[in-house]
Order: sequence, then structure tokens, then C-alpha cells
Amino acid sequence: MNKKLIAASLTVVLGAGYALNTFAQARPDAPVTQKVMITVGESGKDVLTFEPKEVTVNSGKVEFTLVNKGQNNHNVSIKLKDKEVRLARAEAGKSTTSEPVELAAGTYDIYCAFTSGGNHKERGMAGKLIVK
Ligand SMILES: [Cu+2]
Repeated sequence: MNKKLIAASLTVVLGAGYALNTFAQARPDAPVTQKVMITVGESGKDVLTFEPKEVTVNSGKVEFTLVNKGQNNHNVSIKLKDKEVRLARAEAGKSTTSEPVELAAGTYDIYCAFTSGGNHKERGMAGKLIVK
């Protein structure tokens, strides 16, 4: 290997290292929307399902995908302080993704807010969202 070739190789290696380093440093600052998937459905006449029962995310932007495997329409709602926010609604057999919502640290109730045929939340269509 002559000196010119060694110098050229070094430049490539250093250049790649610099690019990787820049990439690694840029990532934590980039806005990241976390994705949470909730699957709901019916199990028998009176039992409604909501999975997972507990989800943990970091504070920041979160979008929710509601996968409805049931025979009825359902939604996923969140209780923010005293306000109930409906995130996504999905017709029977369909999926919907919410707009990202900004969430601060805390533990939140997430549930289906529909009451057709009886309160869905009370019948099991509920879970906890832990935001760290
Ligand atoms: Cu429901």
C-alpha cells in the first residue's frame, strides 16, 4: 500500500466514523412518536377484552392503534385529569390509529368509553397506561 492509498483509506474510515457519530448524537433530539397497540374484542356474552392490560411508555408523543377483533364498534379513550379524550374508534373487525397525543408522566386509565349493551369499561374493556 502506498502512502496516498493509506491516506485515502483513513479519510474514508474517519469520514464514516464521523457520520455514524453525528447520526448517534442526532437521534435523542429527534421527536419520536411512540406507538401503542390495543386489541379489543368480545369473549362470550358479557365479557369484553382489552389487551394489554398495562402498557408503559416514556413521556412525550404517543399514538394509539386500536385493533378491533370484536363484532361491535369500540374505542380507546384516556382519562386526562378530569377530561375524557377519545383517541381512536374502530368499527367491528377494523383498526384505527389516533393522532399523536402528548403525555406527561403519570398513570392513566385507558378504556372503551362506549356504553351500548352496557358499560364497556366496567365489563372489562379497560387497562392502565403508565407514562414514565
Ligand atoms: Cu367497547
